[in-house]
Amino acid sequence: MVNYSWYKQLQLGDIFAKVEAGERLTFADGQRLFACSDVLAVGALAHKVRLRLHGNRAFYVMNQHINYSNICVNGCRFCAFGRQKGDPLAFQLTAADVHHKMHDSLTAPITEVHMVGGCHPDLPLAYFEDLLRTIKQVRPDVLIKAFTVVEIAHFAALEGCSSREVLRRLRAAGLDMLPGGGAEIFSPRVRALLCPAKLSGEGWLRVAREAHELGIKSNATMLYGHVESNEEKLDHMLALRALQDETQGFVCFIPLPFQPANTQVCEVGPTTGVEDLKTMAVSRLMLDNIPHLKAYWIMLTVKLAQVALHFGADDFDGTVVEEKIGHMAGAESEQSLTRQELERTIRDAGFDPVERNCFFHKVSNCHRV
Ligand code: V47
Repeated sequence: MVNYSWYKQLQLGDIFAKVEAGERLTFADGQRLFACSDVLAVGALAHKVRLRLHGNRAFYVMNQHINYSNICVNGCRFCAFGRQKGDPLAFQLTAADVHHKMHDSLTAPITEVHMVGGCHPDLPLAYFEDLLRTIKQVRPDVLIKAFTVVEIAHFAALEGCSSREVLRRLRAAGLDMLPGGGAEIFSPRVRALLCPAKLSGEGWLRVAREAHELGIKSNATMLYGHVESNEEKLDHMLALRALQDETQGFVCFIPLPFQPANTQVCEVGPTTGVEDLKTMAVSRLMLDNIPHLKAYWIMLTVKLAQVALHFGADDFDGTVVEEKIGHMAGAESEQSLTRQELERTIRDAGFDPVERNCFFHKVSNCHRV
């Protein structure tokens, strides 16, 4: 039972009152929520907000992931997916390969293709335009959520043009939205330790802002459970919240628990269930202006993602079909889920499953197969 006396006992009575009144929480409030040892109390507050925003609905998407290449110049220490050019495990799909992939799943009832890769040293922008056109040619009905803002900035540097120009050209070729990857933790301290060659946090926010100003929506992630502090997580959330106040361009926030296997930081982690649920709940409470919060079952496991629907999350992501980034780093989840499995998991948690597209528009029953 969510009542004031429970929170008063935990010395969170003022935070409870703020959440009741729909008031914005501060950095210091976030610190106290992270420090609270009663994860159920923090979760119940987040659930209150989640119910206010979305009622009993929990969303999922029929989607397919495509990784066009794992070749990457960044060499992030937390990543088990990226490879240097010439590595025996490096791969790079051609537009014809992507055409075959899409053709093989021609009758799959997907509404979204999620396509990302690494920061490849020499692929020209025309290659990416070609991939987008190929997908739209085979599946004009499908929305393409592709290329993190890190990739966008990298394409611009290689092409010798601005990231705005890259975004304009990719949109003209069929890009509908940007996924939220590459944000990691914005803290320069953490980036210096884990991903010194990658676009800075400031750079990530700059390109996200540019996309939003051009009318391109995006998601945002936060990779946690490695060397970051609670304060660095909160700084990350508040930077996103400030940008969202200006642009309203973020659709969904996705906390990603670090998967340590086969990475250069395998001595830390994995995260605990309580850490995952508390991070989900604090995200819901701090990010009062980002409408959706994803429990990404690939990284959380299906079982914990299901429980996370009671800790602030309203989205379960989707069918996925072929996932590499989490599984190469030891994620123990399945490779894909069916619509029936997604709906059963959501219903069993006590929610009504709603199929959505990448913009969280409801997919009407007549389009469902
Ligand atoms: O950018 C890399 C992260 C991201 C590891 O926008 C790792 O709808 C955990 O961004 N352990 C890719 N995480 C995934 C991603 C995503 C996934 C699903 C939906 C959406 C969306 C976005 O995974 C990377 C990086 O931040 N990552 N290595 C790892 N070892």
